[in-house]
Amino acid sequence: MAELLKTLYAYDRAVIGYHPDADGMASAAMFIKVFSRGKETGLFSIDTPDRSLTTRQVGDIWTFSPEVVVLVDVAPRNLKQLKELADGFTVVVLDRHQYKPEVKNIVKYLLNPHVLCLGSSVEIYSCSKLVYDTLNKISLRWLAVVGLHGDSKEIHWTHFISQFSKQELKAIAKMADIVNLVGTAYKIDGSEEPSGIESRRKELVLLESKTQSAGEFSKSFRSNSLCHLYDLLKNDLRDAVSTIRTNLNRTRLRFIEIVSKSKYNLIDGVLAYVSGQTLKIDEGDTVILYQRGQQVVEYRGITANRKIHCGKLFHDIGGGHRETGGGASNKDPSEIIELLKERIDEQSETSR
Ligand SMILES: [Mn+2]
Repeated sequence: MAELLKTLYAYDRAVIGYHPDADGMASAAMFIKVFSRGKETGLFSIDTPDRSLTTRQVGDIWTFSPEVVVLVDVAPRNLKQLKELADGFTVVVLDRHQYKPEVKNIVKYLLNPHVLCLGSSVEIYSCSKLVYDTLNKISLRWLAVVGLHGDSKEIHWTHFISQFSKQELKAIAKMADIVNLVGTAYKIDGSEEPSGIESRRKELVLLESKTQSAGEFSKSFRSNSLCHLYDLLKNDLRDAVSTIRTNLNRTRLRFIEIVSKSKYNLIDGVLAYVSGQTLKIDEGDTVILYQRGQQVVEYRGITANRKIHCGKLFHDIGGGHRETGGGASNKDPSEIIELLKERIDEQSETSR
């Protein structure tokens, strides 16, 4: 750990690759606050299904030629690409997700609750909490809580968040919502340039890194041009949530299509609502959300049924954990829905 911190303080040029949700962006912002004063830092968002960088991003990284590449809130699954990066630069991975065992041998530093053997607490971590514990700076605590909120993990950390007032926690929850929605957004019809999406995310991370509290962040955000996008997304989300509410009163298993009038991907934003406190699903229930895109249909599942393992439902089109999972497919949704129904039936019968 001491050696890692020494490496980080010593670099002049670094790249941070981050998952562009509240947790990943808060984690990236913490790094910038601590290590990037007067240094050059490249920011690259990573949201491909296998958490690899795009060819274009890899090219940009080689051009930028950093000493260190830090990956936060991403469990890289493209080992070939990771190896190429590790051959050129010092690669540091800080993440809470289950990782491929090979990763440990490829990268110089891997910090992960699964590696640190934190036992049963691996599930309650956000990446931001891990970064906070690593950097050990009290002034970053609020950003750690933003990440915990974004991943709906704050409920496990009552003592950790107890120093914040009710009002501060409200502001933190609001900030997590903003960053989650705007950070992960892209047009599902593919009408946006990747560079446009990247610069929007970069702006968010930098805004986080420049502010000292969630209240200050929200205030600056209100006068930012990105605020308009948040309002659009929030409206679409409200519609989607009310659709889900109506559906929740019907059967135990639902397939719900998410529609965005403004044509942005909403499914992860909606999932955060369903897995958080806003729209708790009942014991025994399983909900499968899907949203049509230009080329693929995205699926997300969430369950409160002990017999169902969501990740396994999506094994050939994605993956995940027991309670939530997801994937994407270019097949017709009716075909995938049939397949998922069969798998849910199988799991309900065979397990326990
Ligand atoms: Mn994330």
